Amino acid sequence: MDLWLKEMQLEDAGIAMTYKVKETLVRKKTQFQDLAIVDTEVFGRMLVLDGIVQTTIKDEFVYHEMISHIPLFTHPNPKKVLVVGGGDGGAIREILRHPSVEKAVLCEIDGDVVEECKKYLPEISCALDDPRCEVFIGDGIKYVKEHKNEFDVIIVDSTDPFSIAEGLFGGNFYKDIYESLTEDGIFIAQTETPFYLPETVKKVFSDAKAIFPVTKMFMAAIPTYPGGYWSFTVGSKKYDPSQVDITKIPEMDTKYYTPEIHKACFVLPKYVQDVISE
Ligand code: AAT
Repeated sequence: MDLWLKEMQLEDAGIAMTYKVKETLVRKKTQFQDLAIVDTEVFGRMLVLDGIVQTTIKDEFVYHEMISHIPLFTHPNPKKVLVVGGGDGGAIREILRHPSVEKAVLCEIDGDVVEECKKYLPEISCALDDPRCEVFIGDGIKYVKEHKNEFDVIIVDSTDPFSIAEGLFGGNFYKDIYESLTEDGIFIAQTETPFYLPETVKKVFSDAKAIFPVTKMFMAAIPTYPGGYWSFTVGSKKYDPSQVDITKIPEMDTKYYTPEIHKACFVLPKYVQDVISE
């Protein structure tokens, strides 16, 4: 019998996505959400939270490279980095490839995500045991409030804006992020699909813009996220991520990110520009 995972990507919009499953490796109710890791025909192993695909072995490189290398190659000397969410460890893996980084803290609310990803997604979680990484299990909203003027880069690698992650999108959280950053710090967040959720994207961008002197959006192509074309928002106190001198970016062995992509990803199609313009 064939087994298919049906992700109600945007149920209200009448859209679902189905993946042929080879094997269910784990399925459990954690304290916070429904967690599954399944092995699929096309994308390999996949982390699914509350029925939504979070990351897969085949396409995770796009998201994790872009959410990490854009801010880390914008800041001239990032030493201390915070990831809020991201319990799979993919962002931590990419961050720790930057030699300037002395410490990377992962603040993930759900300890089961970290544990199961260590067990079933070692390609993604492999850097979580690096001595430069500290894993803190707790709510990112509280953590950021309690750590002022500490991080050069903060990466918000969160689930979609509902339930436990609702407070990770919007002005109140971005104010706390601003204060948690050092004087030339940079923040980045995954900010959803401008095609299907223009109102969400618009609000998140304008909330960030009200707080950060420099606010920019870029896009990347992620096959397993709704619409495939995903937005990220960067808020920066000083450096403009779209204006880095790409000739100075050192070589790194990557699959999506390149210096040219760094420059090009900030060029937005008209309909996306329209979503974020006042
Ligand atoms: N690296 C890609 C995977 C993710 S998962 C996002 C993580 O954010 C989840 O493990 C979830 O438990 C965690 N999280 C949610 N709310 C909080 C919170 N308040 N504090 C700390 N961690 C939190 C991101 C995928 C993006 C999917 C887009 N559709």
